[in-house]
Amino acid sequence: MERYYQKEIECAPRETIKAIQDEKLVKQVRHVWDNVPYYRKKMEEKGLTPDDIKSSDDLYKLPFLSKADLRESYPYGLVGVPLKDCVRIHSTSGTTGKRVVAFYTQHDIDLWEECCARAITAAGGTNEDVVQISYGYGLFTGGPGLNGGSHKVGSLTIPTSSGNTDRQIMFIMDLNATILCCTPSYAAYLGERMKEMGYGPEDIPLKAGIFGAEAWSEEMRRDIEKTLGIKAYDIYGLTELSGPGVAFECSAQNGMHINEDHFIAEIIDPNTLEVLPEGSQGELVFTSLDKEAYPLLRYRTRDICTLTREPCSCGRTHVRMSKPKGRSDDMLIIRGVNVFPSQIETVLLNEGYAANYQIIVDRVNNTDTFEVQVEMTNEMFTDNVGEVSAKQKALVDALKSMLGIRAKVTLVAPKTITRSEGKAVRVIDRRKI
Ligand code: DLL
Repeated sequence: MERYYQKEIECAPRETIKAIQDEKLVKQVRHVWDNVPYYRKKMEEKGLTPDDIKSSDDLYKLPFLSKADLRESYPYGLVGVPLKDCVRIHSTSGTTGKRVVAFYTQHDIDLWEECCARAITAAGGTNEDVVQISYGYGLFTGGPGLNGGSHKVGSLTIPTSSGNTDRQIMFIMDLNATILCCTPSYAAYLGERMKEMGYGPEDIPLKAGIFGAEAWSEEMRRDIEKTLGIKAYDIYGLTELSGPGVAFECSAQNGMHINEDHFIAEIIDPNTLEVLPEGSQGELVFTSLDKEAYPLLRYRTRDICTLTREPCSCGRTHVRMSKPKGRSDDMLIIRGVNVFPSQIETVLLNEGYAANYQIIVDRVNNTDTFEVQVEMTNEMFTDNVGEVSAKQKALVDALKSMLGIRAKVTLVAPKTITRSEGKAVRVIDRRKI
């Protein structure tokens, strides 16, 4: 039986959702105009005033915001309320340039936690469940967001944060955790470690996992589901809009429902900035409808995906986004060909490898070099040179047919690639361009 946290809104007729968005957008544009001079200036440059935005049909008129705007206005330039009304900040994990710092009022936190509660409920969570949260806590939004959602559902919450893997497993077993929240790469690692400790899926009390914060393939989902004996749900979000729970998967596991009473989603062509029709692949753009402290309008996420409003078997009516293929800035251009790490992952898992790999790109004599290092699993491990080179050749061929270019494949021994407790680092790009 499908469970909902706020059925009335999650399953509302489309006209109701549109009416909510229309009303909230008009108010939000006024709020931003009155309180965020940085964005007001952008509107003025386009000759716009709040009177030009009468409903969500006028959204396309508004200027975009990009990460560059967020950096330029660091730290307070996009804050929409006096600082005395803010109760928290979170910040992105980016490694280059100024970090993005997002602000929250108590109202913003409440709505965000409700979104996370919807996600936990969609994964079958109730107040009978024990939810272990192994996302990082701190500036990262993963831990605090799902922690708040789990409280709202009334589940017993175990805030382990990430790391200390053996202790994580001890808590899962001793405290009967039924739902695990962490990045998919950490879930895979927990599964691997449990296997080593002699536990099979039948020994583990978990029934569901809520995994997100990084791109992961369907093949990786099936692997994790098998190893842990659970149903694995995807969850999406970003710090700039709140954190996890902007969109979440339901029992259909066929796209993530975007919480449309809080966010309007658009897909644009990242080059022409033109809004694309439903079903087209492009860059996801969000407008937050009721954030007070950090009210971003038409924020370009750089995530590439598609949207669909086809009815969903779970009964929810909110638009669904496909798994992001990766970020447009994660996309590698190797010898002129676009390559997403997720495509490589799909090939590796289809060929029987686990998601322990690293992509190394460099430029030698003006030509891109492209290497994929992949761990052999324990089962396939061999030091017979002939066998290893046959396996390598099979992978080179499989990658070539997916990507259209040739990669050098290096098979490495089990356990040589560093495991990740948070977001996995899949790409090392040494090119200095
Ligand atoms: O990763 C928030 C989050 C925490 C989401 C826990 C889900 C679970 P940031 O660190 O700001 O926030 O990174 C946001 O991560 O723009 C996507 O590129 C990527 N991302 C997040 N969720 C997914 C997902 C959190 N389910 C950036 N699939 C986003 C693919 C994802 N990519």
